[in-house]
Order: sequence, then structure tokens, then C-alpha cells
Amino acid sequence: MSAAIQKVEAPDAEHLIRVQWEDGSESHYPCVWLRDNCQCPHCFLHSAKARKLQFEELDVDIVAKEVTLSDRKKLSITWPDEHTSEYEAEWLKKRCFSEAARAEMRQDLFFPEHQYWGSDLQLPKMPFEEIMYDDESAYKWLCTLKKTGVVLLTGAAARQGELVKLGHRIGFLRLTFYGPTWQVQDKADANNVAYTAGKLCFHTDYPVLQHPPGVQFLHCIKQTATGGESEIVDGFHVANKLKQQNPQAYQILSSTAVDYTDIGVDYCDFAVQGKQRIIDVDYRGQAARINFNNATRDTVLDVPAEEVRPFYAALKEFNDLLNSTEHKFTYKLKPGDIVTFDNWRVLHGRHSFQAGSQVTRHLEGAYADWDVVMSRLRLLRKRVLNRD
Ligand code: OGA
Ligand code: NM2
Ligand code: ZN
Ligand code: ZN
Repeated sequence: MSAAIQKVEAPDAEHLIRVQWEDGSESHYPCVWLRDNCQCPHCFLHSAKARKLQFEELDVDIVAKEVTLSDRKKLSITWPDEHTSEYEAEWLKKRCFSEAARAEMRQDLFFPEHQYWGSDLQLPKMPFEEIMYDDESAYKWLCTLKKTGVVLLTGAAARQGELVKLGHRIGFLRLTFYGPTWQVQDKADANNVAYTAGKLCFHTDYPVLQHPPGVQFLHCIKQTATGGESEIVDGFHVANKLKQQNPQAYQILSSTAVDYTDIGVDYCDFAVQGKQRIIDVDYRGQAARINFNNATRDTVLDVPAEEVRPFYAALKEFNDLLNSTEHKFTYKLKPGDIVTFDNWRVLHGRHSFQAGSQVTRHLEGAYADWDVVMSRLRLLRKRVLNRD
């Protein structure tokens, strides 16, 4: 992109600068925003890419005293106190306040696009080796993880330690009370229903936490012959279906704060309590995070008695939709497989398997925060596409 400025105006009566671009379009920049974002060394610490200017120093009603254009590529403003600011045309163009420019910037920063799926999912697969050593592959892995919500990595070693390596690849893993990584096996006196041979119905992990882990990794080290198949479902897609089918149920699940509890000992002793809405929605009422684990849903239910049955009815309807053959996708992990998925969006489960005196099934699990994964995604894009 090479933006060139045709003309600038600073209308006296308005607190903004009008920029006319060579392509005929026009952008408006409020003076207070321009002053706030002065890029001079007094106002901006370039080594940290952060603002030095104190908010107290900012006059909300400021207007430019003089505006000049140099070379069509740079805008200079002198402020009433004689401070001067310079802005590159390209820098300004990216920060245009039009709806279209803001939408483009939003896409660029947050990769918000989702591709919903049901039982027709073509489970994206990539070799573990490749994403570990090749930046283009790693970029594709994380793009797909964000867009589709699940990617299967294949060909890892069938031993513990591969997820720690994967953690180093993105940055770092998220530590929880179950440890830096955790072993999913049938255990005596299990401190979690996941550590039994029983069936796990569709759930998201760790809704008891205020900030549940955004991304989950499950590495298959040993797989049983008898059962232990995996199931996944697109929670955002199903939430949308529920909204269409039963708006009342959707309203209940997106407004009721449900208590979760987790008490025990693992990495250290813990007594965690939390409240989450099962369908967490954004400002538009769109599902942004699913928080549902039937095992850790507390016996305490902090709603008036008359709201209890309608709540259960709503949850039953959502759960039925999650389990419909139209929506769920079933597969079986092989030793060396690592399933990576969006724990805020994709609910997962597993079939029961034969319990025994030997360990017949072993997965190693780990979590990462979306902040860490998205940070790596942005850096990989910059490298791969060779951008700014
Ligand atoms: C878990 C879990 C899935 C599996 O440990 O939370 O969902 O296949 N495990 O064992
Ligand atoms: N494990 C797998 O919410 C949960 O308790 C999910 C967490 C034990 C780390 C299971
Ligand atoms: Zn300045
Ligand atoms: Zn789980």
C-alpha cells in the first residue's frame, strides 16, 4: 500500500482534520486523537512502541494551529503551544475512522473469521514435525486453529514431553492446578472424572476458572483397543442453532451464572469456585465462549427456585443439540496424534473404555492462553508474509 495525500484541511469550526487522498477518498481525524498519538520522542517511546504522553497533558478540546503537507507523504501539525507532530500518510490511512477501514484493521489484528462445521467436518491434519520447524506450516496451523477451532497434528513421538516442545514453539503453556502438563489415564482415587475409564460427555475444560484456558492440546501416547474414541462439536454453531430453535433457552443459558467447583490436590492443593454463563455472549449477543462441564457444575445453584426447572430444560435442549448426529464428529486418536483445539468454542468428549490393572490408554494434556497463541500467529504472519 502506498497512500498519498492530495489535500488537507483544518476547518476552524471543527475539532478535526480532513485528509483527501489521491484515490479520491476522504478521512477525518479528530484533533484530540492526533495530539494523543503524536509520534515524537517526547510523546512516544519508540523502543517500547508505547505512549509516553500523559493523559493529564492532553486537552480534549485541542485544535490544530497550523497544518502542512510535505511531499504528499507526511502531515505536520503545529499545536497552540508550538509543539509539532508529524504523521506518515500510510500510518494515517491505516488508522482511518471509516467503518470499512476499522473493519479491516479489526480483521488484521484479531483474525475473527469462523468457519462453522458439523458432522461433515474435514478434520484438518498437519505433520507435527512440519509445524515445529517450518514457519509457513506453523502459520497455517494457527490460522486454521483460529478459524475452524481444531487441528490434528500427526507423527509426534509416543512419549511424554512433546507438548512441552509445542509450548516452546508458541511461547509458553498455561499452568493450572493439574500441573504444567497433565496425564489423562484411569487413576485410583481420581481427583477428576477425566482420570477414570468412564465416558466424558461434551464439555469444555476448566469452566471453574475465571479465565478458562483458550486452547487445549491432547497428545495420545497410548490408545486402548476397546473404546476411548474422541468426540468434538462446534459450540458456536450449535449455540446459533439453539438461538434459532429456542430463543428463550438461549436467553436463559446466556444470562444465568452457573456455579462451578473444583476441590482437591494435584500440582498443589486447591479449592476453586467460579461462576460462568454456559453461553457467554459478546456485545452483539453472539456466542463468544462456551463454559460447560457437567462434572464440575456445582451442587450449589444460585438462582430462585422457580427458575431452576426452566434452566435445566434450557440446558437439556442445548445438550441434545450438541449430541445430535448432525453436529458431532467422532474420531479415534492414535499414538503420536496431538489434537489442538479452541477450548472456548469446541466441546469435546470421549467414549468409555475398559478399565484394568494396566494402563491401556494414556493422553498427555496441556493448555495455552489465546493471548499467547494469537501473539505467535501475528509474529508468524509477519515473518511468512514479510510484512511491516
Ligand atoms: C479431559 C478430556 C479426553 C480424552 O481430560 O478433560 O476431555 O479423550 N479427555 O480422554
Ligand atoms: N483436567 C483434564 O474442567 C475440568 O475439570 C476439565 C481438567 C483434569 C486437567 C478437566
Ligand atoms: Zn509530540
Ligand atoms: Zn476435557
